[in-house]
Amino acid sequence: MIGVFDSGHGGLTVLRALVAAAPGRPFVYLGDHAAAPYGPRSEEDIYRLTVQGVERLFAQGCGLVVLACNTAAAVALRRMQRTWLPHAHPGRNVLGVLVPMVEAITRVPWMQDGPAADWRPEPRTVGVFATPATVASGSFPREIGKRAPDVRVVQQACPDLVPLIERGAGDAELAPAVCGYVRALLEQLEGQPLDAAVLGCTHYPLVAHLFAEALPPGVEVLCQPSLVARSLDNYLERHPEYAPAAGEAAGALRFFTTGAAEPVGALAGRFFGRTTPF
Ligand code: DGN
Repeated sequence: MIGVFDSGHGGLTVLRALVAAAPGRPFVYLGDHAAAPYGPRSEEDIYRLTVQGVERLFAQGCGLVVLACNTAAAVALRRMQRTWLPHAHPGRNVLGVLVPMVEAITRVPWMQDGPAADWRPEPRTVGVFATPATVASGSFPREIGKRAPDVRVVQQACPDLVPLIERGAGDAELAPAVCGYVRALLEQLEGQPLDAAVLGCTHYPLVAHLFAEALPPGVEVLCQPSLVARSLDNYLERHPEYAPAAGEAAGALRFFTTGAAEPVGALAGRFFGRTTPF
């Protein structure tokens, strides 16, 4: 069984793609709705809450957990992998959602379609849109810089988007906010063209069309869910020890929340694409 952790609803956009890519694979989802949103929280808080969430998923029998939340992955994942996981849970692992983005940017083969001659060239300039905590962590520029040191990365925090999306704002209200953030990011580039835009928050796939409209033509919009699904498939091929055991029910999906099940379930369909029993 594979665990998927998020601070709230957003990770359901990632889970949806994971299920579509491998319909028989069993997943357990945990949303920390009682503590959401993580975006404005301190680093220490985010670390503590993420460890707690992962512990709960391990207790459900997961050998592998995907931190679907960018804020949790950006702030807590490295520290968890270095200081907690190896001695607290040897043999289990936690993956994030930043590395799949880096894999897409650096054009690793499993992220590409068609023959290599048709692959887009690596971007020279990448813009990252994310929550304030993700931007402040500097994790996207750091992770991209490790594997693609020549790529220029600029970041833009979008503090209004998660609250607007969660309260069901329509495109008429969201579009000006997205346009404002895109404009602010382009200003940082001072005329240098933008090649690719990273939507570095679980909620932004729901407004990907607005980013595509607001960005200059030709900018590649990198949306996490399908990239995380491809990356996970590749990881499981290389690490069959984390593939679900034969006895685990094919296609089983279970949903948990630290919050109140009823309101959480009511909003979940918007992120997961269908009714979700919390
Ligand atoms: N899931 C968070 C993320 O991807 O950054 C967004 C929600 C939040 O906690 N701010």
